[in-house]
Parts: sequence; C-alpha cells; structure tokens
Amino acid sequence: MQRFSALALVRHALNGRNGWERQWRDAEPKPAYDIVIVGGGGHGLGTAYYLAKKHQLRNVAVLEKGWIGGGNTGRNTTIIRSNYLFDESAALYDHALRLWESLSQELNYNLMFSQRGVLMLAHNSHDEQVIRRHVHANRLNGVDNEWLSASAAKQFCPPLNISPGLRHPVQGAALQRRAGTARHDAVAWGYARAASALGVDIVQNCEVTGISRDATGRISGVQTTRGAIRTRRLGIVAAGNTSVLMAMAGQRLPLESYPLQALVSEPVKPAFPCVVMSNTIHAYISQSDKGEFVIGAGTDSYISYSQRGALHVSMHTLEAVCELFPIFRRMRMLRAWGGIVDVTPDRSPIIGKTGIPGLYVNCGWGTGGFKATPGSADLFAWTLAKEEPHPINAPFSLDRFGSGRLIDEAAAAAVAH
Ligand code: FAD
Ligand code: PYC
Repeated sequence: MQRFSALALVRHALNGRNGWERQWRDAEPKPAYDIVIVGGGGHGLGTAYYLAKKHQLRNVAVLEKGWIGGGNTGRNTTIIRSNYLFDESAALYDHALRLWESLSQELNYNLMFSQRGVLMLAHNSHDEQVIRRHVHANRLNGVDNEWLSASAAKQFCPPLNISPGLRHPVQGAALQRRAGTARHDAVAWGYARAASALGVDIVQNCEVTGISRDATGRISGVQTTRGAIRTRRLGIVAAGNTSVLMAMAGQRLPLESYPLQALVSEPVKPAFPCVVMSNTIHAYISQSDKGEFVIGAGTDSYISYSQRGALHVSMHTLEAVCELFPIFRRMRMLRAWGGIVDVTPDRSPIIGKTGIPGLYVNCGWGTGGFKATPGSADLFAWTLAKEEPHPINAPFSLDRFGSGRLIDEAAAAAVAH
C-alpha cells in the first residue's frame, strides 16, 4: 500500500477517489498490518503515533469510516482537566494533562492548548462537600486544585453572577489552574500528520463492517467497505460505536450510547477568561480563540445513536448560562451539534484486552475523553505493543465489571449522564 502525507489526506477527503484507492481495492493478496486501529479520532490517531514513535511499530493502519476528527474529537467543548476523585483516575488524567503541556512542541503543530483554568461551581451544601472532597483528594495525589469562595470565584471570572437571589446561587468553586482548553480538530490533524510521517497508513472513508477470527479464536482481520485487511492485533477506538463493532467479534461490553450536544455563539471580542462548569445545572462555558462562546449541555435522557441532542436539553442549558452570566442574554447562537458518547456503569473508561485474543478496546470515555486524548493514546499504544496493560491503565480493564473493582467517577465526570 502506498503511504501518503497529510496533504494527500486532505486531497483524498475532498475528492474521495484516486488511483491509490482503486489499486488497494483490487489488491491480492489482502494487505496485512501488524496492528489495525479502528477509529480516526484523537485517541486512535494518537495511538498510531505512539506505536510508531515509542514502540517502533510502523506497519500500522488507522481505519476511519468518515473523515479523521469528524467524530467526538471534532465535536466536543475542549475542556481539559485532571481533577478526578480516585487515585487511579488522578494518575490517568494527570498523565494526559502532563502530555498536553508539551504536545504542540512534540507534534510541531499548534494545538492552541491554553491553561486558562477551570472553575467548577458549587450551588448548595451538597455540591460544596463533594467539590471540597475532590480538592483534598486531588491535592493528596499531587494534582493542583483549590477551593474559592464565591467572591474569589468572581474575581477570577468577572462575568460570573454571584447574587444570592439566583435560582442556583453560587456558593463557591473549585479552581484547577493547570486545566483549560485546546483546539479539538488540531489534535486529530497533529497526530495524523506525525503518524503519517512515521509510516502509518491512515485510511478515510473506510468503514469496518466485520471482524474475522481464525480457528483458534484469535483475531485474523477485518472486512471494510474498501476490502478485507489481515491483522492479528486489532484496537477498537470508536467512541459511541464501540458496542456495534465489538458485536461483530461476538464480544459484549457494559456500555450505553447517548447523544451529547454543544453549541456556539456568534464571535465577539475576548470577554471570558477561563472555563466555568456547573454540574448541578448542566452547563459549561468558555470562549474559543475565534471569539465564540462554546457551551455544552447534559446528555439526552434516552439511549440513541443520533448525532444531535434534544432541543429542550440545550434550552435548559442556555437558561442556566444566562442566569449565571447575565451579560450573555443578548448573544445569538450560531450552531448546535451533537456527538454519541459511550458510557460505562462507573463512568470510567475501559482500556485494555478483551476476552478475544488479539482484540483490544479503548472506550467508555463518556462525556469526558477529549482531555484524556494523549494519555489514553500513549497507554493504549503500550498495551497493544506489549500485549499487556501499562500500570496506569491496568485498573481500567474490562474485568473490573466482573470483579466489582469499579472506579466510580460519576461526580468528577461532571456532565449529567
Ligand atoms: P472519536 O473522535 O469519536 O473517534 C472515533 C472514530 O471512530 C470516529 O471518527 C468514527 O467515525 C469512527 N468509527 C466509528 N465506527 C467505525 C467503523 N465501523 N469503522 C471505522 N471507523 C469507525 N471530553 C472532554 O474531555 N472535555 C469536553 O469538554 C468534552 N465535551 C464534549 C462535548 C460533546 C458535545 C461531546 C459529544 C463529547 C465531549 N467530550 C468531552 C467527550 C470527547 O469528545 C470524547 O470522549 C473523545 O473525543 C473521544 O475521542 P475518540 O478519538 O475516542 O472518538
Ligand atoms: O469532561 O470536563 C469534561 C466535560 C466538559 C464538558 C463535557 N465534558
């Protein structure tokens, strides 16, 4: 198979047809890769990059049914933080945050990573107790986090309305100063370009439609809309669609898929200095470098594979945002969209082996996998390369649902689901 550059990828996405595609479709024998990754989002492309960069495994293909970064990677509200409650999660998410801190330099691609701080609001005594518990747990794990009074929170974020007469008055907030945002599709493009330069094949418009196993039960390849491919190691990183893919191999997972939606306003001059999240009222907001206010809602309350959310969910969020930030009342919203998130019973991801030899999975990031992209990719690459989990992702194995060693991050996941 011909290898191609990021520029060729763009050309290919635009015209969808070239000599390379015909050549591959007719090729016999079928192409064979040491490792095939299904899903060209940030996690899948990052995995391919780290396989090539850190493990010298370059006979790797990433198969993407649409265009790279067109899934949740390009649909999220870009919030990056590592203030999760449990030790296992702190290790996982802070590993990712540390990689973010030098990722633009590593990939030589401007990811517009901005550590502008994330405020998580408390609106009642229960919120305050939960948030303070997170602050203490984070600090014990060496993860920065601090409790601010309502007036200190307003000092950090001047547009915040802390009037006691609010429907959900602000009682205080946790602030993680190292947290922030990045440009989401740049992450996919940065990893894709770097992986491609190291020899990884990235194949767009290539949907996996079947998974084959040999007589011993081990993975032997995949069927795709562009022909069959042989491989003995298959990594599924297809947020929202994981159960559908795993069913092709006969593997069931404890996952439910929900629509989660976001929306952006018309662009204005810089007016908002940080990220603000409120778990209680299901609203989170920041201002992108383009000037748009980026706003996200909770998940829909029913399972679905729709890539748009219910209108009443976003209306609820906009009402809450306007109450917290009265200066936004006259803003117009420009676009709304949704993505499909797959959610586990304990709201923590699954990264590792499955019951099928040669089949690996990275899924269940729910509403919060963007922040984890570099860490998840790095650890999944290790797991695929060594056929063993890295110590950081070992607790996030599938068998925790059998053993009961759950990592319940429902509160830190922050977004209702
Ligand atoms: P994706 O980017 O979805 O990549 C998976 C890819 O697999 C897709 O491109 C898809 O087309 C492909 N695929 C699926 N089936 C097949 C198949 N059969 N064959 C080939 N390819 C296939 N997280 C945060 O940390 N912070 C946030 O602020 C945040 N906000 C969010 C807001 C919204 C509205 C949404 C929807 C999600 C949000 N998330 C957030 C979650 C985050 O976006 C995801 O957890 C993360 O992007 C998942 O990345 P990924 O690479 O695994 O998935
Ligand atoms: O995980 O921080 C998060 C998040 C914010 C919005 C959606 N997910």
